[in-house]
Amino acid sequence: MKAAAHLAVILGAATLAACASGGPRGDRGEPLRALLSADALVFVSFDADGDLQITEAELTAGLTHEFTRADTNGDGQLQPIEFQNWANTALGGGHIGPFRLDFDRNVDNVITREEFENEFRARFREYDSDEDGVVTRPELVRLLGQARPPAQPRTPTRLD
Ligand SMILES: [Ca+2]
Ligand SMILES: [Ca+2]
Ligand SMILES: [Ca+2]
Repeated sequence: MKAAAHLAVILGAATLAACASGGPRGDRGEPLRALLSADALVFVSFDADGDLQITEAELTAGLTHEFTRADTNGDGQLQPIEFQNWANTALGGGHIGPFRLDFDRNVDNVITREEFENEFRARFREYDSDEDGVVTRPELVRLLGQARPPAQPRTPTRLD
């Protein structure tokens, strides 16, 4: 069975389980957990002191490091090819979000440093469910089918 078809079967089963029990369940009846966005991988990598929490300072330092990594020609913005190359490595392939247009809010084909930071900071705030400014590992894990609405409105510059 092809991987895509297999995934469709799994998702179909998960949907049925969600209807029956209020949330998708695995073989042993435990709630299914999944990485719903690759932004969590990036945030985890920001944990410089290894205490399993990402602080505001670690977020700031991590964003600088990550933008510099992505901006290979050093012109201060991410061209589409730079974003794609970065997504292939930092986001584990770019098959799940965040996607280029999540960052490029004015759709001018480049991602400025400000757009890069705005999107990641908004996502950081969404993960920070207790709003203490620190994102812990449990805050990065979400149950399938139980995506939480943002704790606060997204940045007003959002164009969608
Ligand atoms: Ca930390
Ligand atoms: Ca660039
Ligand atoms: Ca928190």
